[in-house]
Amino acid sequence: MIDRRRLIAALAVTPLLAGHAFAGPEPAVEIVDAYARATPPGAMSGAAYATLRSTGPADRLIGASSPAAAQVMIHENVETDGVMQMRHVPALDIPAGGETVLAPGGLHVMLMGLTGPLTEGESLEITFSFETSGEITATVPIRAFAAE
Ligand SMILES: [Cu+2]
Repeated sequence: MIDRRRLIAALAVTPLLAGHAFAGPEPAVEIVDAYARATPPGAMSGAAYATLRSTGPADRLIGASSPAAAQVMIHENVETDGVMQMRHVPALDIPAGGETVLAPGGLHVMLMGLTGPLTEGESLEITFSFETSGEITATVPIRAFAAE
């Protein structure tokens, strides 16, 4: 019988074999349930969400990029004096054997300077950079704005 956790870990490692050298523990981060929200025509920015899960040691998200946007940042919604604002989060910890969830109302991937509208039913690629696991690219489906 195949050990599912081992299989997932192996799949997560595969992109690193393409020219990425690293030292230290085996990377074991996977990106699950990723999706972006469709944007109205002319929108300059959009948001994406995902669960970052470690099947091994702790890791840290230190950056992201996408061909669909000029700049990609991790943001957090914070309420200050009753006003909801977005704060840039330079690094995001993923606990050993645990997960960090980016979801509406909290942490999100901010796509700034969109090269075009995010259209429901299409997808975009987002590359996440981790301190230990290196770069992992996820294909992110685009859902209707109301989709949670
Ligand atoms: Cu934001």
